Amino acid sequence: MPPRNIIIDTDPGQDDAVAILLALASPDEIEVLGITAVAGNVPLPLTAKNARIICELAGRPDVPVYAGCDAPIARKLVTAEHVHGKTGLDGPDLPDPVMPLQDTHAVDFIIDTLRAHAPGTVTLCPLGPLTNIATAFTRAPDIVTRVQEIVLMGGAYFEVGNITPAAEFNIYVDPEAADIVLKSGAPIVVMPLDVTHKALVTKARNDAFRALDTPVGIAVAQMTDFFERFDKEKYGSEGAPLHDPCVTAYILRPDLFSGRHINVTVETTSDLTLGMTVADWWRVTDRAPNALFIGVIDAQGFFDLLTERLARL
Ligand SMILES: [Ca+2]
Repeated sequence: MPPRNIIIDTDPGQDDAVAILLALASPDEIEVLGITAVAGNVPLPLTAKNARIICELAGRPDVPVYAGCDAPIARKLVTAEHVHGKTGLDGPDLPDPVMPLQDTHAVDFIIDTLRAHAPGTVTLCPLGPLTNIATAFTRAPDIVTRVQEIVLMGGAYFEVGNITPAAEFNIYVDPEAADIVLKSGAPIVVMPLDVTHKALVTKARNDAFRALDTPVGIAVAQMTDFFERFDKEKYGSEGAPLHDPCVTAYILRPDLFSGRHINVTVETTSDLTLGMTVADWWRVTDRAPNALFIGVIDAQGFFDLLTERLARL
């Protein structure tokens, strides 16, 4: 089987960084056509820079990185420095990137790439607010049916919210974009907090990263140490959830996950529940299923895969 073509749309973010590293560590299965940065955890100039820092850490300065939308479609940007630190990648001390940012806008890259490849051969992997993807779909509706699959991190049902009591961060930042994507008709897999909160970096798992004793292994351990402080205070959990790498792991090993094919709709008007993903988990409506909503992960299998792959970089 040839490797699967993907575009990673991202707002790095320590967990985005690990998701990117996992993809770049798996060239037999995954061809990263490009990385598109979006405003989210931190503003766009930082996410576009951080994406390049991670490519260079992986020894892959050849991967093209594009800057995309610097603000949500209809709202002011909300960021998450309280989780990720001022740079978005706080923890390790990584050098500024030397590789250039591409001149093309991320939205144009997404449109051009989907049009240039045969239908059903490019998968989108959004790890941040869905602004770039929704803008591309709105500007070029013809590309929607060309998408092989969208595997995204965002939303929650049983875990409800992490930025408001009702909403997960990626969806909350740009609910209009999420609405466009979820209603697009493209095949969608959603990695909500319900599953990512089961992908916890315990001390033993973080020690395994550090024990790789490579620049990548040490940087991942330091990134995880950094945002773990926040999560432990907030959730009292045994370690930080590694949200975004669930997306890459699903591309590599879908058998590690399971969920339900259900309807997922986003609240875009209520002040109280803005950005809430209303997931019809119990199938109590007649709304047509539009996404595979994941709820279960083989967490140890996931961390074994991650550690084994990071060791290759
Ligand atoms: Ca992210």
